[in-house]
Amino acid sequence: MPTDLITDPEVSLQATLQQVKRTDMVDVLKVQQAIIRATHTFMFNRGLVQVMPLMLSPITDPLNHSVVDASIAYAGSRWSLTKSMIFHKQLALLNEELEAIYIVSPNVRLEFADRAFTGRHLFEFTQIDFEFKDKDGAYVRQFMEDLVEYIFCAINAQLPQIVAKYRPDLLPVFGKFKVYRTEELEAQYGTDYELIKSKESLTPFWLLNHRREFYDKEDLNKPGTFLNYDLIWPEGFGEGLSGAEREHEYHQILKRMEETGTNQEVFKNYLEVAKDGLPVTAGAGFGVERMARYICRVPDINDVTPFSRRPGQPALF
Ligand code: ASN
Repeated sequence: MPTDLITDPEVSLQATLQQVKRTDMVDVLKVQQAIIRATHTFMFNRGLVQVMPLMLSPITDPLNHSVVDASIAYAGSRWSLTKSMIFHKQLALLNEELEAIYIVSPNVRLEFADRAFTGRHLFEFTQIDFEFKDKDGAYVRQFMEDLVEYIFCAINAQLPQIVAKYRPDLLPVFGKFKVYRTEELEAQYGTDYELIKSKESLTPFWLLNHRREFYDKEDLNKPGTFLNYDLIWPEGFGEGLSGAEREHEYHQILKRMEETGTNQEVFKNYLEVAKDGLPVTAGAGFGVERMARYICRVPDINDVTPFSRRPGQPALF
């Protein structure tokens, strides 16, 4: 199972080179490449326009958990390494000619060492982020279900021998994913509901309503709940995507910033734009390494990369 891993944290040159030279990793790298290749085709066919990633910005995702600060002083201001391009997705859609965009986006999240052996955290990873104008969560979830089916069919067709090593019946077509709400699962399973339900499940499912960052839209029909969604991979592999309908109204953004303790000074230019109106958008981002890990049933995500990026641990290269 992907949790409860025990690995030697000592970093030697020999161990580092052993990881680089692992021949069994090449299967996963090929699967990862096929994921990205199929995604580009799918996005192109559906009319989403690709925006290039940024690695430095005066604002980035505050996340809903703390990580080590990764910012530098440059050109008279503070620049943060990208934790996600959520705000750039909203801002890019101010362009009247753009309806939907996607980004193959490297993220740096300097997680603390308590996440070193979860099996699903790297302090540097890539997510494919996408966002639509004037669409809702149901639309985004259907889009992702279609994308997963497209990717899995492409991988079955392009890499059948590789997939069969890890999934003898090849990758399934799931159809509609089941949908659960966090409050229901928590009542049933307790605080560890996400992992327990993931371990119990054989098919991916949606988990709605997480208490999260200020930019995830509050459901005003049910105040205190949120119009967001995570895709949870089954077999214990856990979260593989997060997304939401977005707060776009100035007063609501301010209210949510206060509730989440967000520093408004940092976001003053974003708030200035919001005052005049942000576009109505919804979107999500899925972890590329996490999808490859699920497909190839790799217990530890650090084995999906030739170069170790284990939270809180040193690496030589
Ligand atoms: N990509 C996510 C989203 O679109 C945000 C994140 O990665 N924290 O909601």
